[in-house]
Amino acid sequence: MSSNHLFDGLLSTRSDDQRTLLDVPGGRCWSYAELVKLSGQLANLLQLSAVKPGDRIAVQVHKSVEAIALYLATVRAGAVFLPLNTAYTRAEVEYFLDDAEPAVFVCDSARASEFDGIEAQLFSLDGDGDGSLMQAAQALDTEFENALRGPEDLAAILYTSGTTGLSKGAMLSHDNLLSNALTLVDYWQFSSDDVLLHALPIFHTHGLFVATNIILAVGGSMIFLARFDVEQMLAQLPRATSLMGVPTFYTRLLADARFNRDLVAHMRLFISGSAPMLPETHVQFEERTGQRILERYGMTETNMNTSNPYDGERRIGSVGFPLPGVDLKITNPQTADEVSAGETGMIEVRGPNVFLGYWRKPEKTELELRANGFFITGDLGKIDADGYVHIVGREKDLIISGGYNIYPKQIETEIDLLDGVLESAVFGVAHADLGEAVAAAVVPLAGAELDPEQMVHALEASLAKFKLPRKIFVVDELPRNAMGKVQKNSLRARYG
Ligand code: MLC
Ligand code: AMP
Repeated sequence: MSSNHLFDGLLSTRSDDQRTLLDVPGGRCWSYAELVKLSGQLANLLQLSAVKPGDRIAVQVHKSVEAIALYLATVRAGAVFLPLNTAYTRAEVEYFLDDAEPAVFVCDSARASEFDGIEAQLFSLDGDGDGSLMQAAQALDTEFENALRGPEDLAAILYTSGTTGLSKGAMLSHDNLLSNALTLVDYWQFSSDDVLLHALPIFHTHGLFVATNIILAVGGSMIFLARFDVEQMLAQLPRATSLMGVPTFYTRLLADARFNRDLVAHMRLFISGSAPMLPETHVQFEERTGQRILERYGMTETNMNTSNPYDGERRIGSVGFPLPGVDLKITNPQTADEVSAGETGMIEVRGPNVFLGYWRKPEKTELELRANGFFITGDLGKIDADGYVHIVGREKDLIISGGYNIYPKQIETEIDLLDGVLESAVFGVAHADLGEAVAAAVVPLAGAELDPEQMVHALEASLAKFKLPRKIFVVDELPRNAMGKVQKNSLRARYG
């Protein structure tokens, strides 16, 4: 019998395991036993801070071993982990704090003064592990009796923006996370011999749940890089067996001639996801290395939905088959009926991976999560004659830049607040490095003069840097259809 579903499923047998879990280049190796102890100390600290099961622990910190321990501590204390992108501005974070009402907020000490006076108890944690969090935890017991948590209990909330510009917290249960990790371990044939080169951020599904949970579940290890950096990747690849990345990782590696067949001949598996990979990147990768990248498809609300096979054909341009236990169908977005074989429509998914709903937003949940359990992904796709799923577009108005999701509405709202602006439309344009980049078309108020550079500067106060438009076009009017809806396709065609 499990007492804490996720922790037991990932780590119950590893409290005394001296093998390496995290290998930090330039730092040291951390064993499973050490991480479990560290998480015990931090769980004791959470308990001392009056954190109760179900309370949220919001975390905006640089990637570190201690941050992983804090994730595990939160799970052990029965609380709900709420990681936030380090690029979010104070204004953006304030929204999450108001909405989620966390009991504890942990941020970098350089930014702690921005959050003086918040309701939550404030701790600091820096990329090197310094800060008030570890100081307070240091002297505490490493043993901790885990809070009882069942499969349906909340383990994490991850915010995703929406087409309305309002971020929604996707509620993920213990079993959403555990079941998906165990499925992927099998599907991708991970073993305790695996050494995953980890260069993703740990505030999103990809780096935190797909990468980290899989390795924890299987007892493998990770070479833990603070961020993606080509030099570091080239230095560490010879020691790794597997890599997970967004397409930008692969295009940047391919741009370096030192990334060649010899360097990666020993590698077992390269996985890509979070954004579409161009067929030419697949082809170039295969030409250069003799290996084919395994592409899979997932999202914050559902973890991983589909994957190309480990053995068998990894089909370029496809995201593979529904994972075991995942039902996937293609429907007509207007009628919700299933379309005929091979036709394009809305991708809907159901399974143990699908989230519980949006935090405190039952009306949004109702719009996207059907009563029969199918989640309406907002992605348009089709299933080919051999059963491979292909994503052919998005119905949701979304830009994916370097694997980060950017919802135009939030940026349009901020641009429209600027002096001299009548209205704006934000859209994605093709970008060689990031896949897509943010562009904006802005209509000035009659007689107003707009300076794009000053506008971007003004937006820095409210928007994370990765959301800032890389190009602003000042236009007389926005292209609209007969219904009055702005035609972003025509903006993309004109300015792309
Ligand atoms: C950084 N910048 C970006 C950006 N990343 N701009 C647009 N899009 C991005 N993704 C900006 C910075 O603000 C900075 O601006 C400049 O670009 C250079 O910053 P950097 O820090 O040097 O960038 P770099 O480290 O090279 O980051 C690029 C990257 C990174 C692609 C390596 O963004 C990354 O690791 N992306 C992965 C995202 C991810 O994990 N997604 C998974 C989501 S989960 P300035 O002005 O200061 O120069 C999900 C579900 C699923 O989608 O299926 O997996
Ligand atoms: P997020 O909600 O941030 O987790 O992003 C999820 C979205 O990323 C999905 O809805 C897709 O639009 C996109 N995505 C993820 N993986 C892929 C992929 N392999 N190919 C194309 N799009 C993808």
